[in-house]
Amino acid sequence: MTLYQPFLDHAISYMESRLDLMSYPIPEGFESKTATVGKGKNEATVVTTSYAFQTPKLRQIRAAHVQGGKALQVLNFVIFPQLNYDLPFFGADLVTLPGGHLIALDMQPLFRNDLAYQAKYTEPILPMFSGHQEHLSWGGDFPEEAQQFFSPAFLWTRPQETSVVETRVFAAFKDYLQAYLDFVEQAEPVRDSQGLQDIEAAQLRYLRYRAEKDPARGMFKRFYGEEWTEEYIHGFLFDLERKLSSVN
Ligand code: DBV
Repeated sequence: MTLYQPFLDHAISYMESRLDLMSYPIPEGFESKTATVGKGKNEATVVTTSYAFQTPKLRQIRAAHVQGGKALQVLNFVIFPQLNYDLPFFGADLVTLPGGHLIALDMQPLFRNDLAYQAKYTEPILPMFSGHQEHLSWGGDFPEEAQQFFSPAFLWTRPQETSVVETRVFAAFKDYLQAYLDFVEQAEPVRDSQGLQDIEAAQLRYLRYRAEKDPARGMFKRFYGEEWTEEYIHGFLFDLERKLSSVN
């Protein structure tokens, strides 16, 4: 069992228990991708597996699970709400590299500086955030231009010990997902055209940033080549622009 498999298993079974999960199409060739890296006794296999679902309120729920041995494990799990809900994004980037663990967990806001939005989607989870942050200290600098996409409840940490990932980080992951599905359950559709326009603009801003700055791009290119990587990023991981242009 690899490090993030229990996170993925929990997420899927918990979502199944609370949502009407339907499958979401994964483009051909992206469900699972394998590469052999390194030479001789350093040879290793890196497998990237993709998962995707949708519900009436959630446009795309998707996960990318990279498994390449003890020193290379990644679970990137993001939920993109439908464009007629003001829900934040659920964003989890759980990364283990030879240098250590890097954990980013948040409900990423559509409108970072809107106080009413913060009152609705950040304040209710601040006690939960503080409870976890006590055990998971701040992970230090991260790209300044990314700050606008994170909420004040951004859990960002670089645990030294794998056991901390298995216990504290796993507990935080479960709590954030539970709180997120509580928000989803309560969410009512937005109907006014200005509100809808603002949501679409905010989703596109977020999506373009993530597609353009994807910190995994270098890794994926090394394993699977440039063409596969760009198609994976724009055609699956961050696909909103493609989906919008195909219906309009
Ligand atoms: N990150 C992704 C996807 C990944 C992924 C789709 C499927 O968005 C993995 C894989 N993240 C990944 C890897 C690294 C990071 C780092 C492999 C390490 C890159 C490296 O060191 O070579 C949160 N992820 C990071 C970092 C941050 C995040 C802040 C450190 C980047 C840095 O220091 O430059 N989550 C990530 C992020 C946003 C987010 C940037 C922006 C909105 O939601």
